[in-house]
Amino acid sequence: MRSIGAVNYCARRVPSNLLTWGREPDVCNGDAPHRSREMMKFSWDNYKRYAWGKNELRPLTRNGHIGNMFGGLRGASIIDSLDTLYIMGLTEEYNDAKEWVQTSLDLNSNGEASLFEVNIRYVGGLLAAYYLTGEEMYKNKVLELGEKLLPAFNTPTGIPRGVINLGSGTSWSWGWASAGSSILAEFGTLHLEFVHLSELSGNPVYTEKVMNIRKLLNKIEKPHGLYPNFLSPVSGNWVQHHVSIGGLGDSFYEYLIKSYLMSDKTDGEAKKMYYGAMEAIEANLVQKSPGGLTYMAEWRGGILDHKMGHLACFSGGMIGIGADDGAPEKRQHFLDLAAEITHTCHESYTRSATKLGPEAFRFDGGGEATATRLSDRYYILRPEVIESYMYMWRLTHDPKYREWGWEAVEALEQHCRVESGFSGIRDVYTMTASHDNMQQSFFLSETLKYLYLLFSDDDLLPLEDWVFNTEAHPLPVIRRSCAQDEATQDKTSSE
Ligand code: DMJ
Repeated sequence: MRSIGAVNYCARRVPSNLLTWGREPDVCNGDAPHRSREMMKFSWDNYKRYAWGKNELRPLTRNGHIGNMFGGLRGASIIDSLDTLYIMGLTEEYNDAKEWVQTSLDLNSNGEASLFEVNIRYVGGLLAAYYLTGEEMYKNKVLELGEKLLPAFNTPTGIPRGVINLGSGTSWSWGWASAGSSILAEFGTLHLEFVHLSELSGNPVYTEKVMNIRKLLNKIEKPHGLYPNFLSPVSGNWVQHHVSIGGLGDSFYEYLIKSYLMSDKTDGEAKKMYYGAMEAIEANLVQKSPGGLTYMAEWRGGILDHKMGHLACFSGGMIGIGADDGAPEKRQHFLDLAAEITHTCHESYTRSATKLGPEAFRFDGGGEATATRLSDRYYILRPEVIESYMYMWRLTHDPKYREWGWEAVEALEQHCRVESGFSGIRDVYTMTASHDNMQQSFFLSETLKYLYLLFSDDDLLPLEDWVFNTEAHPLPVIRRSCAQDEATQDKTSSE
């Protein structure tokens, strides 16, 4: 028997309810938790066999993929899997992963890395592994890595650039981002991890960096109260008026409400920004289709693009977890909106031949919740729809969310499982599979973890105690009472 939430953390005090790890799943849920655990083991075993130490598995060609998102860092699938293996009780596999981190994770890399991706996968993954297990090694590694990210903030405004060389500290903007701008979903998705880096190191610099981003966002004018996706790190002005709850914007909104929740509901500024943003989103982006489906359109300088990306489907869960803390009279409204968005995302799955959803679906050109462009028909094992099922299950216990999760399990098994792992597919509308030969690391950290949680009891990583970063790595709520205890202790010891 092991416990989950092993770190003795006063702010570092993780949840009081100690849970057995790898416990037998609830029999009422039948095969489901076993199945997602088996899918994890299968994905992991194949990664280990054919791609060990590389970033992802290529399951058809049976080799590893390195890519260019993490600079010289390796083992993205290992770091992303640590907490999933741990909570599923895949002990041997977890121990192999831990040993690799201990002996082979080399942080002295010199390549060009995405600040955002390194933060959500590596920093998030190592922090969660530390909080779950209490292994000091993870803490040492994550603090070493955190320090290497700091030079990205050396810009005239303190808004970090998107790409950083982890060796030299030089940073620059993505070539594709307009006019050297930084991306809202990238610089806006650092807060949770950076606050924990300050907690663990005792060094306020990380919190200062992210609070400075927030300060600037609060200061500048927002068109109709909306946050555009591109901002200049030099002038601190918006570069284009494109607003999206999907790619480029998404996790910025997610981190506002989660910052509030992770602060034990003390971060009033995050709360205000979240509900303010929600008001603007509802006024400008939320739409109802002729067929009665609620969706979030994209906004381009006042003109709506009636399209919703798979990425935007995380918003059902986000609006759900934010329902309780807005104005009391809006609680039911937010829960209804969360349910409607989740329903629409489910429709994007059920309207395809494979019962998996496309990368983007539209509400114009005659169809609803279906991809109209060939280039939007793919599915790369993304988690967002299942993520919303998990949150909505926890919030409502409506059995339909587990049924929908099970449909996704069956579709993944039928269309994405190949002989040596799981692969994305190129067209969700055809039964003749064309696989993309990539087992994304977020499949292990998010898709399978959210499925497992959907079919487990609510006291496995309860939402009152844990906040999931955008890569599904659980971070503990920083308890206000503990902060007070520590302040009293400090005072007493200095007297
Ligand atoms: C993940 O890396 C994270 O969820 C991120 O916020 C968005 N995209 C992928 C999964 O789709």
